[in-house]
This record gives sequence, C-alpha cells and structure tokens, in this order.
Amino acid sequence: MTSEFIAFPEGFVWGAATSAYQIEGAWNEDGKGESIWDRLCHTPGYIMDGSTGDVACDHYHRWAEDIALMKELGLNAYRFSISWPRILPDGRGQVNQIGLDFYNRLVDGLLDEGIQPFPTLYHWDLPQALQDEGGWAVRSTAEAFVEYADVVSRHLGDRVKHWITHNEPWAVVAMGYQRGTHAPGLKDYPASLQAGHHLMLSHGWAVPALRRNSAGAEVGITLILFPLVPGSSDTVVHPAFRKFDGYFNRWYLDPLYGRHYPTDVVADYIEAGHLPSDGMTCIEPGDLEAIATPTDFLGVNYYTPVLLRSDIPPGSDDEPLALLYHGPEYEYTNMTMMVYPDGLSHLLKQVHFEYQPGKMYITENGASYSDGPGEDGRVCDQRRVKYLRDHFAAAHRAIEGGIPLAGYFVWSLLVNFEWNFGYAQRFGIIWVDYQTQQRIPKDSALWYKQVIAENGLTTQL
Ligand code: IFM
Repeated sequence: MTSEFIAFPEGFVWGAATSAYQIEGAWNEDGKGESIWDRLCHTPGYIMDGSTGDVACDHYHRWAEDIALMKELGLNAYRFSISWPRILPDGRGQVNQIGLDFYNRLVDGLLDEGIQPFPTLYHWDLPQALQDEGGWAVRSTAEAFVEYADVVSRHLGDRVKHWITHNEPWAVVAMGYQRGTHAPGLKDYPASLQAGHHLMLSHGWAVPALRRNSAGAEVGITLILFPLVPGSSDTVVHPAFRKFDGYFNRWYLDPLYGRHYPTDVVADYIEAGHLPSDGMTCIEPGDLEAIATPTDFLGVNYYTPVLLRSDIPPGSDDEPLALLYHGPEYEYTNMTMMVYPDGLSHLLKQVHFEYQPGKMYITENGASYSDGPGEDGRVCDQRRVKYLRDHFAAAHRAIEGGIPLAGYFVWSLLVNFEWNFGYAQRFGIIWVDYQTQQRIPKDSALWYKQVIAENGLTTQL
C-alpha cells in the first residue's frame, strides 16, 4: 500500500464539536429552565437505555478541565451549543445572568488558550415553556428565537467571531415532529413542515441581530446533508432519487439560497395529504426573503450517504426506506451508518456547484464505535482513526478540486448522550467514564493531535 502526506491549506481550522444537552448536565441548576429534552428524557419509554442528560459529561462543572484537554490536543476551534433555557428559562423575557456567566467563562477560557469559539444557538433544547405554546409549529417561537439570539450576542458578540444559528433543521423536523423519536416526540407531518419553516425563518431573522451585535463576525447555519449515491445509472432517473434529495437536502438548501421550497417536493406533500392543496400556507410575505438572507458560510454535517438499490422494483418509491441499499461490501458504524468517505467529497462538490456558498465548514463528522479502555487504560479505537483519516482525505480531495472548505469539526469531543439512544452509542474522541467522570483521550484523539500539529496527514497507515 502506498502512502502519501497530504497538507491542508494554511489557516485550515481543526476543531471538535459538542452540544449543550449532550454534555453539560446541570439540567436544573442555577436558574436553568426545563427544556423539551429534559421533559422527553424524564418521560419513560423514549430513551432506549432509560438514561437522561441530567448529568451527562458534567461539562457545566468541568468546562475548565475540558478546555485543558482541547488545548492538549491543539484544537484551533471548538463548536459547542448554548442552552436556550439556561439563558431564558421561559424562552423569552427574564434573562438568567448565571447562565450567561457560564458561557462568558467558557468563551474567555477558550480564547485564553487560542481556541476559537463557534457557538450554535439552537441544538434542539427548546425551552419547554415555548413548547407548551406550540413549539416550532407556531410563528411566535421564531420571534422568541430572535430575542434569544439578540441577548446572547449582546453578551458574547465582542469575542465570538463565528455564529451558527441552527443545527440540522432536518433532524428537528424528521425526528422531533415526524417520527417522534426526538423531542418533542410528535408524529404530526403537517406540524413538522410548519416547524421546519419557522426554524428556517428564525435563522433568517436572527442573522441581522447577530451581525449587529458582533461586528465582523461570520454567521452561518448548519445542515445535515445526505449525498445521493446511485446504485446504478438506472437509479439516477428513478423518481425515488429525486424524492430523497428533495426530502433530505433541497428542502433546506433551496430556500436558504433564494430558490423557495422546491415545487416538486411541495407537490409530493400535497399529494400525500401533508399540505393543503394551496401548499405551504404558513409562509407570510417576506418570509422567503428573510430565509435567504445572505450568510458567510454553510456548516455541513456529514455522516452517511443515501445509497439506492440498483434493482428498485416498480412502484416501490412509496416505501422509500425499502429502496436503501445495505450490502456486505460496505462497512457500517455501530449506529448502522454506512462508512462512505467518497460521499463527503461528492457532497461538497455538489453543494458548491449548485448553491455556491462562499465558504463551508464540516461542522460535524465522526463515528459511533464502542471501543472502551483496555486493561492498560488505553482506548484503541483504530476503526475511528481509519474513519477520520479517510474522511479527512476526502475533504482534502474536495479542497484540491477548488471547494472553499475552511475547517473540520470532529463529532464529538467527548463521548456523550446520543439522544434517543442514550449512552449506548459512543461517538467521541475522548472517553468519559460516567461513574467517575474521568476523561481518557482515545487513540483517535492522539492521532488527531498529530494531524493538527502537522496540518495534514498520511493517507495510508
Ligand atoms: O449526536 C448527533 C448530533 O447532536 C447531531 N448530529 C448527529 C450526531 C450523531 O448522531
């Protein structure tokens, strides 16, 4: 096997990502309000292992230790999310200064170590008080989000130079409102489409507030995207191919880049009875212009492609999941996600070609593998090293092809609470022992440290 050292462009940002509910714990401390994830986890039956994020990685108390670990790895940047109910316990109105102080300390601590903070404002932990008023399905939640974005950026905007409004609207829509596996645990397709629209609208409305309060900062949004990979040349023209791309990708990318919601998907939703015959009636004048407010970057989360079977039986596009290809020739992570690094370069090229975002960051990529400490205390997670190496190489190919990719955030810094899977799925380059809260950098973290130090990597081991 030949090996080659590939160097990344000077100034390339190497980071790691987390989110508030998945690591902070302290769910009801220091004036924090209840979030929809607190409510869901405290309701029996939703989380596979019956766990909660009440304590998680206890990052709320151990943030200084976690920054020291980031420094040890040499991270240039850290993507975290801010807990809305820690700042505004009722979603709007009364500000909880103790909550703001926590993020003030975190941002200062990061900057002291030369680590750029990349906060995400919404990574799914909506204040329960707003859910009680209808959650994202109602327009007033989008208005409350702008108030929240304003409060946070007025306090942190002098130091934060990169803001992400939302993390993965698709996941909120699909898992929170369609499948009911995520908070708020609903199965209501029409409400899911309203929720998606209000999320996107709140993003567009928040951009000017962030710019106003944070001079010179870059503002963007993070989408999870799924590159469509045809099983054969026949599947490219199959209607399922277009449908999947519309459902996962175009529904979010098109309005962000000024193209309205895709009419073919609107027609599908009308036909399926998810929308009335006159379409997206929750859109008000000016909404689409607001959603398309120009941003400075697009955050891309990539985990797995949509690989279609090459032998799609006629008429089976009504059962879209039956069209996915799973084959023994591919590797899957513990969360049964297909490992497909080429999907990343393919995706970046496709988004660049179609939408031309001025700049992109991979804001999440990583793998769930369960390897834990051996008898010597070391965590040998060679599958994760290979996964990251191959995906970094794919990102490098995209950069070589002219794609403006500015940075890469590994998901995740810490092994953490993986939503409805609880603690059963273990993403993360730093092991966390939940009994003792001891952190152990895995082999992947040590390998990543070297990548960052050399701003590049050797493609084959
Ligand atoms: O853990 C999640 C994260 O919160 C959002 N993106 C996908 C990750 C892995 O499932």
